[in-house]
Amino acid sequence: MTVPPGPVLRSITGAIEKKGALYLVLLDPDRLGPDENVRLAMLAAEAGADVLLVGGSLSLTRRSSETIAAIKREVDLPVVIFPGNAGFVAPEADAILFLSLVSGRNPQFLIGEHVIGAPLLKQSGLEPIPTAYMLVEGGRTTSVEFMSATRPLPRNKPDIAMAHALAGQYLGMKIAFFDAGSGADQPVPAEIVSAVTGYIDIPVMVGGGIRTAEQAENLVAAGASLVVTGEIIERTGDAGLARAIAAAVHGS
Ligand code: 1GP
Repeated sequence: MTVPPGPVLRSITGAIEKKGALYLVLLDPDRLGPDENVRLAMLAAEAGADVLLVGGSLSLTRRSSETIAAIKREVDLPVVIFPGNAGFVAPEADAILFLSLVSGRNPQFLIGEHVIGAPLLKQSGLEPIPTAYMLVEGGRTTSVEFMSATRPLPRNKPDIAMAHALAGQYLGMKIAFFDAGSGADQPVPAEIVSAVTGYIDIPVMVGGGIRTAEQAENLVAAGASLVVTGEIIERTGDAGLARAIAAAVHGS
């Protein structure tokens, strides 16, 4: 028996085929309250974002369900959870990135949280999207590096990144997510993205430290299918910048 991809992954894959690349805006309920996140979600939708990610590496707040429900009332975009741990299962979302932190060697984030979260996830009816999550050096210690107690992949060793992403693909993961971590000084290098996209067959997602349309454009040119920004739009509330990043990602 095979497990077919769920509707959210199918629609993401279809949209990548149509548009070339998608723009994802990350909203973190640890950093903003529900009303502020709804405002940001509306700004992102108006700017041309394709998907909203909700979550973050701490995932401390208990207000994520409330936040997601409020976003879903106002915005007609898929909402996908980006969980920091097994506690972040909110049935109001459309899907959840079922992340294994394959760049690390900490069993808690390779399989431990998953065993705790899987039965909750089944009950919730949320669609899990199996995702190989790889942290990449971004010039500073990020929350995810600290919280996961793992070392990021070196920036200047594309061959190490390629081997990790291919292992993720062979383990059955549907997306390879390279993340420099929120607020990273530098985004994931385009050299890593181009080396990996030429080597694996699943879509490459990239995030962490992307602050300009030019950076987004370079990553898409290198082969990224999914581009994530969080902190820059959250901090500036700059609708023009969000529109410019969306246009750069979509090549329009
Ligand atoms: C973090 O990739 C996301 O996991 C977003 O990063 O907040 O730096 O945009 P930024």
